[in-house]
Amino acid sequence: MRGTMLRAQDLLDLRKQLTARLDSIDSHVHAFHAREEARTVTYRERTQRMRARIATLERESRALHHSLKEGQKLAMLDALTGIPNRAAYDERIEQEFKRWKRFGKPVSILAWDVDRFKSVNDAYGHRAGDKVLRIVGQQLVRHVRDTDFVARYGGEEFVMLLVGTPLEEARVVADKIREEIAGLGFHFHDQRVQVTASCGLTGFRERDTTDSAFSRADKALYAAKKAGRNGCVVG
Ligand code: GH3
Ligand code: MG
Ligand code: MG
Repeated sequence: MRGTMLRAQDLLDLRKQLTARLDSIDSHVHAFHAREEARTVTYRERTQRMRARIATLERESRALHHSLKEGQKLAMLDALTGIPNRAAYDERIEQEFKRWKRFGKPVSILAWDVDRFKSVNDAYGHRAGDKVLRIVGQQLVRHVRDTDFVARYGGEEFVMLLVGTPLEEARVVADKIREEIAGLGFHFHDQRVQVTASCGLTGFRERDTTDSAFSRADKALYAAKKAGRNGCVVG
């Protein structure tokens, strides 16, 4: 502009030239603004897309977390009976053992086994056997408190933890459950079939491990079988 001013012949010329320069500056500024505006719009759109993507990712992550939790829960449940499985028992017995060591409140461990179950399968079929397992499982669950625990240990064996219940009391509970199972009254092929179960029970003792306590309950169960089944034996 300084050069323009110095080169100008007269005022009119100067005005013309300055106007041309100002117009040029004006159009540059306009172009600059337009570019900036376009860039801002692009950034805004990009930010919006990123926000939407983050929201989608967050939703997906929550859904994954939920299905992972569901999967973990399912992995701890027995598919046939819908009650906790052996893996759940293994976890729970460890927790209860630690609590028992710390607080010393009694925990009774009950090992249940359906009597002569093989003959139910043989006589009425595997589906009838499955039905027995489901109903026995439900029956066991019905009898325990929220703080207690029942699992299908495997096959026709179930395990129950009565937390805070001394062995003598657990024995009474076990007998009541045993009698109810014997009185359930199954009907297969229009025939009434009596299903019974035996129980071996024990409590944690000094120098026990979770395994030693369980195998004592299992031995007591074996003794109940030997004694004629449909009975409970304390080990
Ligand atoms: P005991 O009184 O000595 O316990 O005799 P039992 O016949 O109950 O014991 P045994 O161990 O001889 O038989 C258990 C049977 O349980 C054999 C097996 O086929 C059956 N069983 C295991 N799991 C299942 C299952 O999920 N469904 C059905 N229907 N049967 C099962
Ligand atoms: Mg068995
Ligand atoms: Mg059995």
